[in-house]
Formats: sequence, C-alpha cells, structure tokens
Amino acid sequence: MFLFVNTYIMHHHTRIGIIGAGPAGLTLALLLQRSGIPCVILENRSRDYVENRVRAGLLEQNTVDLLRELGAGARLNAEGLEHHGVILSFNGTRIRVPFDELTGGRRITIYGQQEVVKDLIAAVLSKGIDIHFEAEATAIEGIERTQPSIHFTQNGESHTLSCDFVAGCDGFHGISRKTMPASSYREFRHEYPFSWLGILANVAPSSEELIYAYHERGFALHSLRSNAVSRLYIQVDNEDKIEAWPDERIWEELSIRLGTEGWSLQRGSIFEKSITPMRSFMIDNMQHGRLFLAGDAAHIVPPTGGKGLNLAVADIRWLAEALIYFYDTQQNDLLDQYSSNCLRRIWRAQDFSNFMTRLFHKQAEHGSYENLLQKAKFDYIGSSQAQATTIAENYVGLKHI
Ligand code: RFL
Ligand code: PHB
Repeated sequence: MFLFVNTYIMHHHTRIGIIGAGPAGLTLALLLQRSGIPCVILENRSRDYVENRVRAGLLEQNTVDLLRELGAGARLNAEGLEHHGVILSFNGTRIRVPFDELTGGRRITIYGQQEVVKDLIAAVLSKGIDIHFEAEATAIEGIERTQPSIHFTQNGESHTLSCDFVAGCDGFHGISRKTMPASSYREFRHEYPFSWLGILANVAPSSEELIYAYHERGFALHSLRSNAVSRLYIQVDNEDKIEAWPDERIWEELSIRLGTEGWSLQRGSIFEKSITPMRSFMIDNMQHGRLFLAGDAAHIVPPTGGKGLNLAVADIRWLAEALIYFYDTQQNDLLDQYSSNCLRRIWRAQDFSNFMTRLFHKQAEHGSYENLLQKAKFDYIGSSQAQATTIAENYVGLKHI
C-alpha cells in the first residue's frame, strides 16, 4: 500500500480494496495474493472480536477444499469433524439421510466459523497481506470511474484508499450494498415469524450426527463443535428475550423437542447464548461499475440449511476468478458475468434454506391441515430415495451450478 499525507487525510492506494474481514473478505484476499494482485482489507472490528464471533459451523466440501487450497486447512484437517449423514426428526420419529450413498461420497465438515476466521487471518498475516482492524469504511466514492476510493477512519484519523475495484464483503449491515444505486437491483425479503436461540455448552454431543427436529413445541437442532462441546438451537418467538430463557428451561425444551425413545440429551454448562432472527434476503444484481458485493452483503438465508458461509465463499471463487482474468487479459467478460454466475447458486440456496425452514419449524397448529402437509413432506423423505437424494445433494452442496 502506498501512503501519502495531506493536511487532514492520509491517502493509500492498492488494486483491490476489500471491506470486511469475514470469511468472504479473507478468502478473496488470499486468492488474489496467490495471483500476485495487491489488496488491502479494512475491518471495523478488532481482531479479537472477529476471531471470537460465534456463528456458523457447517462447511460444505467445496468450502473445505478451498480452505485447504489456500493453506488454511491444517487445523481444520486435525479438528474438523466429517459427517456422512444427517438425522431428521418429526415429533420423535427419526429418518437418517446417508450422504455417502446418495451423493457419491460427498460429506460436510463441522468446524466453527470463528475457527475458520482465525485460520484465515493467520494465513493472511503470514502472506504479508495488508489488513487493518478497527478501520471503519464510512463511504465508497467513484464506483462508476476507473479509480474508486474508500473513505475510512482508524484511531480517530481519516484515510482514503483508492483502488481499481472495491470488494464489498462487509456483511448484511455494511455500507457496500447501500452504495449501489437503488435502481440497479431488485430486493427480495422474507422475515420469518420466529427466531433461533443458540447455545454452546461444555458437554459431549449426545448424537454423532446433526439432528434437525420438528416438534409440536417448535424446532430444535442438535449440532456440535468438538467431542466436548455441543451446539444446540431452539425455535423461539421473535419477541422472546434471552432473560426469559434460563439454562434449565433451554435444556428442558431441547430434551423434549429432540427426544425419541431410548435416547436422552446430555446436559452441561452453557457458556454462550444468543437469539438470531430468521430471515431471507437477496438482491438480484451484485455489482455496479467497479463495486462488487459478496457474501452476506448481498444475501441472507435462514441458517436451517447451513448455507450462509458456504455461499459467501462460493461468491468469492467467482469474483477472484473474474479479477484475475481481468488483470491477465484486460477483458471484462468474467467481471460482467459475476452476478449471474453467483445468482444460480444463491437462488438454489434460498430455495433449499426456505424448504428446510418450513419443513422443521412450527408454523401452524399441531394437527392442522398445514401441519399434516408438513408431516406428509417429512414422511416422503423416508419412503422415497429420490426425495432423500434431493435433500442430501443440496445439504452437502452442489459441486458445480
Ligand atoms: P460477515 O462474516 O458478516 O463479515 C463481514 C465483515 O465486515 C465487517 N464490516 C465492516 N468493516 C469495515 N467497515 C465497515 N463499514 C464494515 N461493516 C461491516 C464486519 O465487522 C464483519 O467482520 O460476512 P461474510 O464474510 O459474507 O460471511 C457470511 C457468514 O458470516 C454468514 O453467512 C454465516 O455465519 C451464516 N450462518 C451459517 N452459514 C453456514 O454456511 N453454515 C452454518 O451452519 C451457518 N450457521 C449462520 C449460522 C449464521 C448465524 N447467525 C448468527 C446469523 C448460524 C447462525 C446462528
Ligand atoms: C451449527 O453447527 O452452528 C449449525 C449447523 C447446521 C445448521 C446451522 C448451524 O443448519
């Protein structure tokens, strides 16, 4: 990064200005660096904060392959837990969907997002990529010109980063999407009338495989982080407050909702608790001029399909390929196709996440027509290999789309 200073503002220059050090921004930086394209990452939070933000846990095969390819896979190889199937439950009746036989050996890996972020940051720093923490991007200017710039503040000082392209990897609440002209995209939103209360607990998982459960009291998910840490979620009302959920009440609900004959849920000390609203969101164009959006900046899916982080990484594969091609050939072709290339997978993930959400959450009175249709959909998974395969191939993630 080149630096010159005038009276008030420090000026910097790079080729690709990346806003956000989440999974999207960090993988982009590593892919660009590998091809010799300079970039700078601006992240408004501290390193400690982003490395400890608890979120996703389910990595598709494509995501795992990329992390390994980028030299960020050592700990993932040692600590990630490979899963060959998933358990689906409807009021205590369970069906196992085996990935191996239905998807030709593809699988998922459970490894916490905060661990992915730690590994990516370590890789970024080891390659000497310029990353600024506690640097908040406040405005993006000139995206219709060949040299856009990002204004940011750090330590109370004002900076400008001029670049060839801006990669908006700044999540749902970032500034990048807001910089796109409103007329350049259509927006789609769906808010679900329920949220997830998620916990991390010091207790060995009670099931080797994930359990997604519909119950007349609401949805529950049993996941894990390691042989000693369980990750569990329950459906709660959007108005619910965490204070209304003492540990004992959470365990009680989880035991009932996940329960089946001859199985019991092990309890332990809860060390993290939070509530996340369920929403679907997307825009149908992810680029304007020299600004390109990726990941949560452009789309949100409810976490029932485990797709958010994986989609962010899939966007980045397209964006990196297009930028590398541009610097190799001076041709815009792949950059021009960026949104349409990403949108095929995004729509697929929107549909699958919506399908899983509606299949397992309580939305209508138990025993009502809507609820019995929900049960018919569940029963069909057990009786049709075609339906089980549809779920398996979407869940592990399509290799190409
Ligand atoms: P991120 O991770 O939100 O990173 C964006 C970064 O941008 C920074 N930022 C700015 N920096 C500078 N200037 C500004 N003005 C800025 N504004 C924002 C932010 O601080 C942040 O560091 O977006 P990214 O990289 O697109 O990654 C997306 C994923 O984080 C997200 O999709 C997943 O966490 C979603 N998700 C899941 N995804 C999966 O693939 N599998 C799962 O199992 C899964 N489970 C989940 C989830 C999300 C959850 N929550 C809490 C929303 C479970 C939950 C409960
Ligand atoms: C998680 O382990 O956090 C997790 C797993 C699967 C999901 C969502 C979250 O669908």
